[in-house]
Amino acid sequence: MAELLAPASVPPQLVRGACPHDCPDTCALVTTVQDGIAIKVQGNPDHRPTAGVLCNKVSHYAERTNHPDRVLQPLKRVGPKGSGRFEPVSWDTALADIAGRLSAIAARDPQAILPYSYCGTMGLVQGESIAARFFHRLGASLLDRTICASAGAEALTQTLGGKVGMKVEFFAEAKLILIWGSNSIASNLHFWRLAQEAKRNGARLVCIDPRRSETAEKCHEHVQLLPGTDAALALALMHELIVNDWLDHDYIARHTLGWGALRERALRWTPERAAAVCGIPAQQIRDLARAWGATQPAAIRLNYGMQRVRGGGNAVRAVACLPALTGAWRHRAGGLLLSSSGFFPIDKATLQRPDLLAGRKARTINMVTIGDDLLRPTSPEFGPAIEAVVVYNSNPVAVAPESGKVVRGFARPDLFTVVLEQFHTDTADYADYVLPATTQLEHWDIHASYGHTDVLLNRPAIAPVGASRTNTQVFRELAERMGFTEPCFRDSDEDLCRQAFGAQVDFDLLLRQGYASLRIPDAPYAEGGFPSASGRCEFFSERLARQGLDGLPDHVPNYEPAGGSTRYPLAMISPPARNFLNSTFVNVESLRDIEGEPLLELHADDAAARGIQDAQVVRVFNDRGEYFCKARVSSRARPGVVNGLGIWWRKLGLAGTNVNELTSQRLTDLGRAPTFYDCLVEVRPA
Ligand SMILES: Nc1nc2c(c(=O)[nH]1)N[C@H]1C(S)=C(S)[C@@H](COP(=O)(O)OP(=O)(O)OC[C@H]3O[C@@H](n4cnc5c(=O)[nH]c(N)nc54)[C@H](O)[C@@H]3O)O[C@H]1N2
Ligand SMILES: Nc1nc2c(c(=O)[nH]1)N[C@H]1C(S)=C(S)[C@@H](COP(=O)(O)OP(=O)(O)OC[C@H]3O[C@@H](n4cnc5c(=O)[nH]c(N)nc54)[C@H](O)[C@@H]3O)O[C@H]1N2
Ligand code: SF4
Ligand SMILES: [Mo]
Repeated sequence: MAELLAPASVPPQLVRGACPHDCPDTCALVTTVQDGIAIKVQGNPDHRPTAGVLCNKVSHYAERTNHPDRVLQPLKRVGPKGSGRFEPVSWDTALADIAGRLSAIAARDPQAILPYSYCGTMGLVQGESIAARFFHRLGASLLDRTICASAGAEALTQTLGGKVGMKVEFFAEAKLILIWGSNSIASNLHFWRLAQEAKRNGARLVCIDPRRSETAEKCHEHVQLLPGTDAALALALMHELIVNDWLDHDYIARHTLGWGALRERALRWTPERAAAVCGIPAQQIRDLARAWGATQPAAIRLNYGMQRVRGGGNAVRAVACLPALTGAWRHRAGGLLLSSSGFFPIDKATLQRPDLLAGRKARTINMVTIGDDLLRPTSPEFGPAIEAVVVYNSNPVAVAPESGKVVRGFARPDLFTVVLEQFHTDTADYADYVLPATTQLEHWDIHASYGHTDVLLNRPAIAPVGASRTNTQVFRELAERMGFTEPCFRDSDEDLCRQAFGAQVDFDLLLRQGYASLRIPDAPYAEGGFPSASGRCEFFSERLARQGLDGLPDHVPNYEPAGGSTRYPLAMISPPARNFLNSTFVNVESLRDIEGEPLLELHADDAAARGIQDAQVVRVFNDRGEYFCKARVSSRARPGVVNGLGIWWRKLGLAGTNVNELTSQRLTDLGRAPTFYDCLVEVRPA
């Protein structure tokens, strides 16, 4: 394969890269470049986890990069906030003004400045490197980056000791796979390929999901429980494992902690009790327990669907206990995988330099509650009101909960807002300055993964489009203008790529082949050795107990449980749409055409009770707001639960709304995470 370091002039060239998106698969890309233009993005056939295949979304990445709506130059707002009216300005003008405004605020209190970023790119360089250094040096508020995975991460850390699990490739050898809270076909396609391989070899696939998803309908069995009831199901499975003695006593004795207490807790969860909570037949629980107890190797692909409710942390803890009870970890094709990110030896301290805070104690703002926090005045508890927000790699106006408040916050005339973006997103519409950002085809980066265990390098395939700049370059230049003279602000993107893993990863190998595998045993916990303090799978967590929390996993009911309100009788979940990635790609026509329009799936009984016809425009509402979309009367929805597929740009949806009008800012039991799927609504014809 030919390769190049600089943009091409001789067609065609192939350039190796990495998919930047927030997806467990972290595919290896090959971009075809002709006359300096990216014409095609494909999967690298040599990289085993990618196997030469990309999802439909990223197969359209060239269309996204070359899109006529790219932001091509710095823009300054001329209309009212939200109007999206801007005029072009030079980089010099924009950066000088931004540096001046931020310096003036920082002179009063730097904590009045808030960086807001998430995983528009998962790259360690364009994600958080120079940007983090800049905000640490400034002493800005810290952002608690909780909007996705922190409940599950905390739960896994308190149970296994870290974000670790089985190696994904061995799912292909399992004989039973529970796909739990994951629509793998949509959001973890390369795992689904492995599950298919297992199926061909005789494995049984069970999907546990309130929605009859694309994945659920292709599994042998679908356990269609109510949202937020997974811990009850897991505890009842334990009940059955105990009363039938389908346990690996030796593994439990040698490699777990708190068995006696967990046993006592689980024995309170008969299948009948759990069935009533979960809204499924008790017999289905018994059968599932028998399958888990009697099959080896057995594996769980746990995903984030279950953790976006009040008890999401406890649910993940409960499920994470199951493999240890049956000794599933003994086999390389047994155990559980939620995230593999804990295996990667990322040198965050070097990349992000928290030491630049130099002893200052900056407050932390939870990104989930940005709606409330932008509206908070100065107070002793909160500290200074937020005066400036710098957004990069995120689209909070579309993706954060309770968007009515998020919009009001961003619409504050006195708020100074800078948005680094590739496109005119809902958030960019509220900016004072929009700064044009490069895409993955235009910059260097290096990637860990949360679904496999390879490091990937991303080389630029083409020159920055228009006047766009990398995130790193923007923060380097702001640092210089604000007088930050530390040498770390002069590190190049290639330097940063090398710093990310230091000597832990062979950088020459990355340069040569684009990826490098971490060395991890095939069955890492066959003999225990979990990364927890005790080295065991901690059913009982001393650390949680010391915080005054339950040391054992339990079922924690939703804030807004199904059937819990007569005014809002329907429970709404809002999982991802297959052809979007969060709110990314909504503006790519070929993909939006497939999704059609914003949809609410509802069961025929719930539709009939409200006089709602298929394809009719409906108003979905609760006390937090209202959302307009098209009804889809569908067997994908169970009675009492509606599925509002995410996450549309508000301005491309109906009446300028999206599903987050309805979601709440309440946090999970563990990990301070959002509760997007813990949300009651009512629906009426519009
Ligand atoms: N195509 C596509 N892929 C994506 C994304 C995307 O937007 N689109 N987003 C990416 C991101 S950021 C993430 S975090 C991951 C998310 O990936 P996953 O965590 O795997 O999320 P989903 O695939 O949406 O799976 C969530 C599933 O959980 C179900 N679910 C909802 N509530 C519950 C519950 O209480 N219990 C159980 N058991 N299941 C429940 C939903 O119906 C849905 O089918 O996907 C990534 N991949
Ligand atoms: N109702 C509901 N809401 C949800 C969810 C849900 O399931 N339901 N899922 C939640 C989850 S799991 C997540 S992870 C969040 C996701 O929330 P976000 O991380 O905000 O994800 P995106 O919506 O994809 O927005 C990322 C933005 O970053 C930009 N971007 C990409 N690369 C770069 C770059 O190199 N530089 C710059 N400057 N910008 C770049 C993209 O153009 C895009 O607009 O949403 C959450 N919101
Ligand atoms: S979004 Fe996921 S499946 Fe699609 S190319 Fe990227 S890593 Fe692969
Ligand atoms: Mo996410």
